[in-house]
Amino acid sequence: MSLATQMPFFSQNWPIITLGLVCYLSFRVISHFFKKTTSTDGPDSTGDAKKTGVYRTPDQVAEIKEDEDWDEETEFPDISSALPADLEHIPFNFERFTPEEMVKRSEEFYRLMNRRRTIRFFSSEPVPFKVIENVVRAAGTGPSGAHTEPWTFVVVSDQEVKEKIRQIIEDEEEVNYKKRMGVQWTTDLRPLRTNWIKEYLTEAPYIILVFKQMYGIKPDGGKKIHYYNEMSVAMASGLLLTAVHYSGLVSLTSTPLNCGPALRTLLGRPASEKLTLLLPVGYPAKDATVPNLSRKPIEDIMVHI
Ligand code: IYR
Repeated sequence: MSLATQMPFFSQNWPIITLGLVCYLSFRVISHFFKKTTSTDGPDSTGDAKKTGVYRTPDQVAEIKEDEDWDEETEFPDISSALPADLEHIPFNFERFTPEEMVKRSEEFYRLMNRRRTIRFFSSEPVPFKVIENVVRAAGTGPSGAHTEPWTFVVVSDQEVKEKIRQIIEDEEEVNYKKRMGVQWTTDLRPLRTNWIKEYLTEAPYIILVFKQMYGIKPDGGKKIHYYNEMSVAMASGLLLTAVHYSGLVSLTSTPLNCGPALRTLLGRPASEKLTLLLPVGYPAKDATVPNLSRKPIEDIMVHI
């Protein structure tokens, strides 16, 4: 008896079965490749990390199902922590206020922050460099994944470099506004009166460019994982805006689309860094205007359970 007569199902359905197998394998290959090219939260996104357990980014950990067969006990004798293994823990110096003082301070701080506005018209009047240094220091106090401090703040005051930055951004933004962003986006922006011409890039005395370091380099040359680098840099950027405002200057939060690689190259930053925020900083122009916006009331932004 032949195999075909022994197994009538396979002999009759082999084209379907083969097609199904090819589809399944193609799907696995494509999804593996997609994961490889889209994961940016750590140095090793090839999937080897998951296999070996040596490097695991938060994304990879989230992917590992509880029932998956992975060996926690595996030993890696040559693994060392990025921070010193014997890092000292010291008493925390806490300044305590009375409840009344806390309410007063929080109200004052809210009122101060509520006066922050995004400004698109800058004066070229110089501002003390010390202020810029201090606001960057304040940004650098932000929390970061495993205290990796995955940020670089590039401060530009050189007029020629500012002109080059403006050229790169205006060239790209013209295409963004005219072609890439689409009708809905440009319509949503119309009330804010933004466009691709950005005089503030050459008017403001300083431009601070915030780069996220997707990974670092250990003293031994190995890659250092920057856990949650995106979130860490976002929080540091919030502190930067706050510090600029508290110091008495204004800024414009901007994220120029498609300009990251050209600006990174212009500023001599390594490929491990990605531009996340570009912030002109200075005094507002005398005749600066702002859109008359209001902010959502507390009932709309807070849920108390
Ligand atoms: N990056 C462009 C467009 C832009 C996008 C958003 I979302 C804004 O809130 C404002 C502008 C620009 O800077 O003009």
